[in-house]
Amino acid sequence: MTATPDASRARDSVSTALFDRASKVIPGGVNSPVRAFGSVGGTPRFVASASGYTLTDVDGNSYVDLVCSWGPMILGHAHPAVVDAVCSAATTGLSFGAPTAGEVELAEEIVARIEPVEQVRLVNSGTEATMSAVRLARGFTGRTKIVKFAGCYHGHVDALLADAGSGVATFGLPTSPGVTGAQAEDTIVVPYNDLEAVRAAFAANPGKIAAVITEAAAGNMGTVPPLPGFNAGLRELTREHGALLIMDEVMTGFRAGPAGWYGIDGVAGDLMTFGKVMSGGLPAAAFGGRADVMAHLAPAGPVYQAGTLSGNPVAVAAGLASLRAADSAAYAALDRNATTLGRMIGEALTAEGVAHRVQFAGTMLSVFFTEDPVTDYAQAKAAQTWRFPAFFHALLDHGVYAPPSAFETWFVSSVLDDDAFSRIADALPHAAKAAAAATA
Ligand code: HOZ
Repeated sequence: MTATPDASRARDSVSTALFDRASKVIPGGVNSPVRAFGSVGGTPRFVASASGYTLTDVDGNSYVDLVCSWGPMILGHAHPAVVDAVCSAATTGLSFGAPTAGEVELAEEIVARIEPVEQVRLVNSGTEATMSAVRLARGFTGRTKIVKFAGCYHGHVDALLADAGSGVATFGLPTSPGVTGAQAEDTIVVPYNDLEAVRAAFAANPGKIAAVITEAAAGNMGTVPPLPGFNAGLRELTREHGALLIMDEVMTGFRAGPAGWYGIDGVAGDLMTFGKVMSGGLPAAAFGGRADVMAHLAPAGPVYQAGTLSGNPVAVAAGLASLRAADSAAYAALDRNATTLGRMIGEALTAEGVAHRVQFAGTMLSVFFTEDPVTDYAQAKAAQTWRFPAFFHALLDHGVYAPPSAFETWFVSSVLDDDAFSRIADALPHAAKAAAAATA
């Protein structure tokens, strides 16, 4: 059922009732903060179903989905091959706590796509992947400190929440209560895209830095790609100082292209983290890298890491089906769709005289309300983010579901078609007008 633009504004009574109920039994009414609409206001839409590029909420409104479950759904929702694989896996058992052939196939698929990754360990979420990679880096090097970049988000790992992007940026938090002084002390935060700051961190902490962790292309402060030479510079510096480089490809992996961001800039981490697309939309993620580093993981080595549901057969089936269906045509469509969407957003805002930058990292994109390029978190925060709520709500009211935060990336699917783009084209002028009329 497709909501007419003006009708959709009024139709949120079922979502509102559910949000009220949810808020009594779930903190903030949601299971992950950004989806609460906290920074844009209003009631989060409770989703009833999704198919292709369409999300349908419990009030019967339908939206062109530009969030795609925050990245995984590159082929659109409920892709038949993925659904079939999940159903068929489910009929043969939901969880065994013992190895399966599917895990080997998924590991082989990842290793085949990303040449420097020699071994992978499957986990349940991106957070687990980065947490485990950091522990492994510390165990391997015998060092304690980690360098991370302001505005980069690596899941809700204690040591990595300082100055983080995503929900931490959305809610304007410097870090989180509950992170101990010791955990924070071992984290060195430096500005993104600033190699000099990384150099200085190494100089100030000789022999102490276990790893530098970076999003392969930042997507959690809005979309901020690495400047030319930045990732390569991190590669050189970490090598020079005997530290590991952890490339977080949870967002970019298998989305930017078959080999993720690595396929674009060719810079490999000693360890790399993956999630989202390789999960097919179910809870699965992975970390992997150099065999000599991965050999330090239990049971092969002493660094402990485990999980009852790791390599879950249904999640593995979804991930494998998703990767196998993501062929070169799908990646070409993703690329085309991201470019078209970015151009349309830019044209609509230009028509209303709203200062903006649409930034891309492969097929990821977001819009900043500023004239200047955004290369780090300070610049992302300095943009006119107060225009975003009006922009977002006008899109929502006109049937387009964008991320409910100025600090999140927009994700397209390969199945956006002429009808989807015509709905986006109808919505954008309203959104651009609303952004123009917004006040700080
Ligand atoms: N941290 C996710 C985006 N970067 C949002 C997850 C969610 O709310 O579902």
